[in-house]
Amino acid sequence: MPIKTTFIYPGIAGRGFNSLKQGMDAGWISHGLASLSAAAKGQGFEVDLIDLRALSGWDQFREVLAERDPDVIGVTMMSVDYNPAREAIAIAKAVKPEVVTIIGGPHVTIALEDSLRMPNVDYLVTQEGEVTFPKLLRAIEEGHAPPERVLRGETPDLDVIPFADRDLFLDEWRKWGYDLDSPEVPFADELPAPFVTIIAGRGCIYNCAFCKPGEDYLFGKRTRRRSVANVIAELEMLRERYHFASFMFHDDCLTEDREWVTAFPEAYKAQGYAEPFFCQSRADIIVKHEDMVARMADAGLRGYFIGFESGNDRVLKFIRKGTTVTQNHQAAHICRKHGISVWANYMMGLPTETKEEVMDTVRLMKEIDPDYYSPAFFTPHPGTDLYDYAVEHDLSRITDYDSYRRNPTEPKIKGQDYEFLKWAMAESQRRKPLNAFKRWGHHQWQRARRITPAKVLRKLGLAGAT
Ligand code: B12
Repeated sequence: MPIKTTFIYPGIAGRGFNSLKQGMDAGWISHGLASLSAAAKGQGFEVDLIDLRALSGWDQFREVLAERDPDVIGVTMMSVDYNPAREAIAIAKAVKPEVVTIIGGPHVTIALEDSLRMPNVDYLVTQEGEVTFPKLLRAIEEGHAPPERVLRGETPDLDVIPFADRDLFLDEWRKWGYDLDSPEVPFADELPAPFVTIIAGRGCIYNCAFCKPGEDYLFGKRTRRRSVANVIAELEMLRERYHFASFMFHDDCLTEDREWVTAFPEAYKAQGYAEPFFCQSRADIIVKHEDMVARMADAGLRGYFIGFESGNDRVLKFIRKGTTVTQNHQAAHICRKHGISVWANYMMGLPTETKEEVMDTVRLMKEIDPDYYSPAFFTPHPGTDLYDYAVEHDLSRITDYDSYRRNPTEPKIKGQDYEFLKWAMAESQRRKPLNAFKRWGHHQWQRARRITPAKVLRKLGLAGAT
């Protein structure tokens, strides 16, 4: 008997139910689930999705799940998603006791012991799921489900697996009446709708203490990057299907592989693309490879996410960032020179960080004057060296999975003065008056250069005429 699988995306820890499309974290697909969906559909399985962000609450979830009547449910989870994932699985088993429940995702891999304690879970798949998940579905369908509960995901060849199935999300969102002018929610002036996200590889070669070794458990120590040709082929599909006008790479640090970021802009231009895009980079790479910045800017790069993290060298060393304050300044300057917007990621309230050191970060932000501020209260995540440090020194104030969330509202580390940090965070985003004035001019310029001939034609209904 063919089986039917329903995926559940539990991402409501930040903004709750009814939050779809409110901001980037509520308006993006999960590439993990979209990729599993493509793999399962490729093997002939029927799959659909329940995205908790689109629902009004647990009562509605219960109803929808009963209607969908799946044989298997597959749930993804980061650590922050634990509570809604547990609740969804409990309801699924209550609605249909024979449903097979499978969980996977960063938390399952990075905190397996903890995940094993989650009630009502039949299978836990660690690492990547594209090969193992369809195999498990087949075994369940054929009536010889494996006896072991934990399955280690086989590492897929990223150039062979099918492209992420965006329609898993888009079809579901449409059912709930969401307007889909843009497949995903754009988040910066430089990135017009229709906007999509893409991932060119998995893993990261750097060793920052707030992330590693956790992510190595998930993807391995080395980065595996898809071929440029494979990424261009996905862009072709995205152009044809969703007519994207801009996109962003989710890769942790796309620019770590200089060969790749040399070949990609060439191929992108050769294929006739000029659509703007953002990606993640690092201050040291930008400083050492300005030629790379120039090449990427020429092809359409409009913004770098940069983990500046701190304006203090001791703190940068403590978190093993591998960059310096000087590089932070220089990187911002280089971006400005090449017309690249700066999305500044930085943290406050790290273990051992003093108020003076926090003020160094406030000063750094005022000096580099980023286009976008993305501050966070440092949050210790399981599986990372800084998490272990916080536990060993009894510094963690995290009492529930919900506290791993993004919004920087609650105290995370003992000994930090969060009233001061809130003030410092606000102050770090207050531009110097002269910068505020210059910025006004910069935005007018950005807006003007977004009006490309292709867009004018599209507005006039003559798209495709070129
Ligand atoms: C894009 C991204 C985001 C987007 C999320 C978009 C979305 N809707 O998914 C945004 C910017 C919103 C985001 C936010 C956060 N993120 Co984030 N994010 C990422 C990033 C860079 C890429 C995710 C991705 O698509 N990966 C590629 C896919 C293919 O991998 P995957 O999702 O892991 O899925 C594979 C496997 O895990 C497995 N799998 C996954 N689910 C399932 C389910 C089943 C049933 C099975 C069998 C297998 C399986 O198979 C998949 C395919 O191989 C990762 C780092 C990374 N490189 O992965 C961090 C990462 C996932 N984020 C992380 C964190 C910490 C956060 C925040 C909590 C940060 C913060 N403090 O603000 C917030 C939380 C937001 C919230 N929900 O409130 C951590 C998670 C660590 C953890 N222990 O959970 C990661 C790993 C980064 C890191 N190294 O620290 N994030």
